[in-house]
Amino acid sequence: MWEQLWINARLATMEPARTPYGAIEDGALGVEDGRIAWVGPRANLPDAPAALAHQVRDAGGRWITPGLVDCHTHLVHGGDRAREFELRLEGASYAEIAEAGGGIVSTVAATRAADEAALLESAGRRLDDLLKEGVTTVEIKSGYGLDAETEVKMLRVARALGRSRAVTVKTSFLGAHAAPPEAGGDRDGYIDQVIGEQLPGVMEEGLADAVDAFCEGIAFSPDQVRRVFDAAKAARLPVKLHADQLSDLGGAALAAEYGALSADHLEYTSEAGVAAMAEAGTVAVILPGAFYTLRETKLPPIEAFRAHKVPMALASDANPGSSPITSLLLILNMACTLFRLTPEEALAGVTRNGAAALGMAQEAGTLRVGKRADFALWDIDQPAELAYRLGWNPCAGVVRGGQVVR
Ligand code: DI6
Ligand code: FE
Repeated sequence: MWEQLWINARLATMEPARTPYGAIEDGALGVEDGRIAWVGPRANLPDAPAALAHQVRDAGGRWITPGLVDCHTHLVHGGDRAREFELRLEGASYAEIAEAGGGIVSTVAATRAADEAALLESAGRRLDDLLKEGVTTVEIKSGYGLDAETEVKMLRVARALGRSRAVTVKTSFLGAHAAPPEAGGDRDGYIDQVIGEQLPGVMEEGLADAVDAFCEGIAFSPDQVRRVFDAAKAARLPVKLHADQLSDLGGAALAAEYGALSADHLEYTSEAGVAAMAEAGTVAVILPGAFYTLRETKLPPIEAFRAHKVPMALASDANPGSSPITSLLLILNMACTLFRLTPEEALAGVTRNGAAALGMAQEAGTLRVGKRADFALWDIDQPAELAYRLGWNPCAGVVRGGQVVR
């Protein structure tokens, strides 16, 4: 007997090569030991529901999707940048703000000054916004500490968020996000510190599931990123990369060369970069929130991703500077409106492909037997509504590891 059997559900399984959305009208979903034990049309159930499970639950004809995956966030940080938003609207440039001590450096100062309890509280509020919309897996990066102590502090808070809430947290160590002011412009010297001090401290406490870096003119060169990736490889951690966001430094191809789980942003990625990602199986993480906030005009090469069959994931990039957004449903809409993704591609981006971007393709992201029983129930008539409407949350329930958590 299964623990649970959900009936009277319309399933968007998001399994590829079936119907649109992998949909099963009048579906049923069995749960055992926190995992999906059966999924299919109700008519194919081997017996009467009450004979199959201890608990039969009626989904009331609602749609059920896999639990949403936000595979790229900077949720843990001190302070905010609302004043900077005002200054930009008054005409100040990003560079002028940075020179006046604003920008990423101001978030680093606020994050260093905050204790773990304060960071847990502020990041928890942001995380709760995501969870209300059906998120069951979230990635959280460090990268606003830029010293060993604060990078460790951020990742401890990320881990603590996973213990305090019904969500699976994957962490990425992003010491190579920017050079801190005390580096005095010596980025190579700072990378020495990332590799020699920060990463070992993070490893000692088992705080990182992956290593990320920002490859950009205003951040780190491809050669500097290579040094970080070589250290990650030695530590047996998978890598990800903030690549080609503001210019094409060949970040996508660099990520692919290291077999990265994902390359993220990618507005300026060339076709050769896309082809390299396809070859390596690297997921493209598209971040329309940053594109929108920065009023970027260069579109990521969506057609090339399609042509080369590079899986596209979508994420919030939740951060105080370039994407102060904690709604994955809003991101679905932005991806469709700004990047012309189909609603089905968008939903795959926050389920199946988001899981793949975290190395969790076998564990999450679709409704398939053997995966974790992480799913969300929605008061909608068709899945496209998730991307279509703005400012509207139809999430009617969340199940994580077989437990009803919302
Ligand atoms: N790309 C971004 O857009 C953010 N980080 C990154 O690597 C910006 C972060 C910030 O402005 O605080
Ligand atoms: Fe980011």
